[in-house]
Amino acid sequence: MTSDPAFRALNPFGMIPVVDDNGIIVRESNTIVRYLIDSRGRGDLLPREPAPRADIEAWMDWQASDFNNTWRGAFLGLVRKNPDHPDPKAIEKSATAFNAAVGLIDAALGKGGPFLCGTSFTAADIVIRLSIHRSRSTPIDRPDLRNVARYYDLLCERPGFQKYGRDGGP
Ligand SMILES: N[C@@H](CCC(=O)N[C@@H](CS)C(=O)NCC(=O)O)C(=O)O
Repeated sequence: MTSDPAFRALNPFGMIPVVDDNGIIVRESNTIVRYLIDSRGRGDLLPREPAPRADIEAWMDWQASDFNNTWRGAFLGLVRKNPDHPDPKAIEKSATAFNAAVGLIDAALGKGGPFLCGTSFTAADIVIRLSIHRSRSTPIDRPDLRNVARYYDLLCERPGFQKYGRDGGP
């Protein structure tokens, strides 16, 4: 439980995920992604060159802020059945904003691909794919977005997503 004192000692912010990498404690999802990339020497996923890095990080920051804010009401209300999100109108508003955000991803993929930042798989795909999975596991009406569907299928072929990419679900 995130309220347990032992967990709070690990992360006083009371949120998962938290990584304990041989005593190095790292919190915040996208900071963890950056930490694992740097500590495991996977610069291919987040290069040092300013321009490609900015492109990738813009997707990561957008996912952690604006994009995540869109799904909260629908996901917490409909999937987690969180009593703090009972209002059907607020859930519908969240679903509309969620779909619009996924639509922005579809438009970006339509200009290139097959990955979000071009021909290589990057950290942007790690975090955005999780949000797309979340949109698909939320029982809301969704527009038929062909670029996103193709992208999602492509990413689902990766062993890492097959093993860890289901947002805690089956
Ligand atoms: N900004 C944090 C948010 C993490 C977050 O919202 N975690 C939720 C679960 S998805 C949580 O720990 N909620 C408290 C709980 O489950 O007890 C991050 O990106 O890591």
